[in-house]
Amino acid sequence: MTSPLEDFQELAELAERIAHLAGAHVLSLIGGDNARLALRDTADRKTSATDLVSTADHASEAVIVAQLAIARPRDGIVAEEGSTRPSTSGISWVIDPIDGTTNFLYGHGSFGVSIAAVRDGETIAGVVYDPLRRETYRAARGFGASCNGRKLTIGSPTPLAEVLLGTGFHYLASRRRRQAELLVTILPEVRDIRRQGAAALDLCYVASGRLDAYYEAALQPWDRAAGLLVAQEAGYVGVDLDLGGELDGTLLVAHPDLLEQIRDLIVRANELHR
Ligand code: LIP
Repeated sequence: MTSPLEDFQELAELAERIAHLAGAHVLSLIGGDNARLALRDTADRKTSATDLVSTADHASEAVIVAQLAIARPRDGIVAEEGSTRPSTSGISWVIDPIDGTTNFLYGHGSFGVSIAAVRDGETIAGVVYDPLRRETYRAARGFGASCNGRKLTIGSPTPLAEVLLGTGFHYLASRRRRQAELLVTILPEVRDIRRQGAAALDLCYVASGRLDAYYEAALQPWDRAAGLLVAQEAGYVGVDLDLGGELDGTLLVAHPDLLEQIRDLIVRANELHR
């Protein structure tokens, strides 16, 4: 059954409330840098020695999953740190409890709590909450996107040579090597790059104009679901590039009038460094 549009707004409001609860809990765990160092020293490794997960990631996920179990008991769960639940409502929640875990554990830059509602493979509501900057990016499909309640609207396209381009690098060294090789060609053609360390925030920064575009390979569904909807509902376009090998499925998000130029640049860089 197709949910009425207004349900999408209700789902976004619920995601915002829960993201705030999880964000507040995470902040309570890092009273000072010593606490943060302790979290880092006790963090586990996942796909590589650099892919960290801390008790704070698990604690944030526990808050989110518990709140959703109360509010939406028939919905499914797909969360980064392992929480899963099948859906009997047709809606599932795709969750990154701390996107930017390395930033969080090093006290460097920001991180986001990312919560998205997905139905039939389409994100219908999403929130990315940055508790350090106190910024809440929210979107419901068909209702636009906002930051702290302020509507996000698309600006004019930036000339390629003046583009501030967000990107990121993978936990696997072999993939990072390929990503670095492409930068040799890409970086001289744009203003500069910014590597935030949190894909969910990168995507919201395109929506809010802090970045002119963003691309990254091999993102997980929870890294991108909510932030991509925020960017799309603000008027930006996302495309998955077939670069082959380690870089297949590279997500690129940009102004619709800039997308083709950046896509061509990334494809050219990939061809040059095969
Ligand atoms: C991170 C992404 C980031 C990427 C990192 C990592 P995590 O997610 O948000 O863009 O470059 O390698 O995947 O692991 O902090 O949830």
